[in-house]
Amino acid sequence: MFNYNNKKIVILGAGLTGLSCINYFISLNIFPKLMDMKKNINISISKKIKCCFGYFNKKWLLNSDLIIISPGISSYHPLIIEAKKIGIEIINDIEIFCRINKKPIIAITGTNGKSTVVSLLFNILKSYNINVSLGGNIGIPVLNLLNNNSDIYILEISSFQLEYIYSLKSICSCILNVSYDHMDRYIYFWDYFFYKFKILNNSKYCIINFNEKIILFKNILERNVITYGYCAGDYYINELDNNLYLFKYNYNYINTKYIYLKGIFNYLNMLVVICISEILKIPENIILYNLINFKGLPHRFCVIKKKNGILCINDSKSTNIDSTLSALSNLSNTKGRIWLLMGGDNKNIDFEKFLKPSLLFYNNLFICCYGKSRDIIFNLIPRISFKFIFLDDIIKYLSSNLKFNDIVLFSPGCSSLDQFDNYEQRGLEFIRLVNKYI
Ligand code: UMA
Repeated sequence: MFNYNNKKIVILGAGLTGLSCINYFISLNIFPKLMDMKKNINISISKKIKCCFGYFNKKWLLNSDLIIISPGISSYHPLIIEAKKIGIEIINDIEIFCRINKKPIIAITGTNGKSTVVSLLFNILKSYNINVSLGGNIGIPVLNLLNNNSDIYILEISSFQLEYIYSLKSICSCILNVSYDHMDRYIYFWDYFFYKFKILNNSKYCIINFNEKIILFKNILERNVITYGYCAGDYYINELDNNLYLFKYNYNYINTKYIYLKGIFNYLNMLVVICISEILKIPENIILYNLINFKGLPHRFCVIKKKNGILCINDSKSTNIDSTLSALSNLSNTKGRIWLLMGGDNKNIDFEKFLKPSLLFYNNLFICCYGKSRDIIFNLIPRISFKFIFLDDIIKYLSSNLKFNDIVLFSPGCSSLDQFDNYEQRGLEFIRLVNKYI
């Protein structure tokens, strides 16, 4: 049993994670210090918690015994490096959760698709009357789940969170995919990759994607490994009589024409969901009912308007180029022009190398870019690109230039933080602008 009494604890970050940690420690009658680099923090907490807002207090930090770090704070922050050098223990909220939790955990990570997989799994378990809780990177800090007394926990875990988790034991874990993202936080792609890999440690079943680099490491996993993929793996997608089917080993599970959500990317996610549900012994009819009827999550490739032959799609959740390319691939057979709206903070990803070659395949594509990375995006293929500062400049421009059969795809491929609070706010703004001008 971990004992936090008599430890000098500092919590870094006063966002969702930091506050969930504060509440947890207060419930133990422990009063850590709280710091945040933002000056104007609007929270009401116990007067017994000493706060430092506007900067990280070096003395507090380096004199502590335990640092609880929020995922948004980089491990390359000079004070974090210094704290590590002098041997101060650094963990996060999920590590605290794992140290006390006795119930089974399903842990999912990946660059894209995590929230879809955990949400669909959550629906399936709920509809089989299992007392289940869902949390983590999806937006609910795990320590807030403790009072639910659930029989099983589904956790969406980001690479930032995996950096400081050591005690995670799960019944199933899965790395959906690893593509270039967060290169402003990691020096090398392989750092990002190996943080994701950590999720498989101490997992009874490791579910891995046959079409991803991770498959190269299959043999070092000494536990039950189940694979899935496109035309390969234990669970796979295959084409028969011009239809796509999901297979479980050689058993034909479902024709994808019955599934509401479309796209290979979604079908791959569904294979993971089928696999985990079967490990949990959920009856097939419950799984199928949920697969067929799942309408997806807000801001993920949602058609928000269909008018005068013009289709507007909100994919604001796209914060990296792989998700933009997945969205585009769903439109590869369309007749009209595709107006791809991209922009935001590109997190140091090399768009020239990883995005441009795929964009060149589309001959009906026009790119409208805005925000911090507009020059980088514009310079990829200037002859088909238009540059703006704000999203509303783009929508106003499009309102008088769209034709029958045109598609407007808002799939920014970048983080929203240069102009918005988060991808949800960005998506809502897109919907508002479309409804006003198009
Ligand atoms: N802060 C500093 N110094 C820094 C960085 C941040 O003081 O250098 C402070 C900020 O001023 C802020 C606080 O830390 O007040 C916020 O911390 P945070 O960014 O870690 O945000 P939380 O509110 O705790 O939310 C975090 C996750 N955020 C990030 O990973 C950036 C949320 O994921 C997650 O839902 C939440 O914990 C609950 O677990 C969001 C996310 O963008 C959705 N995730 C990334 C992604 O999905 O790509 C990884």
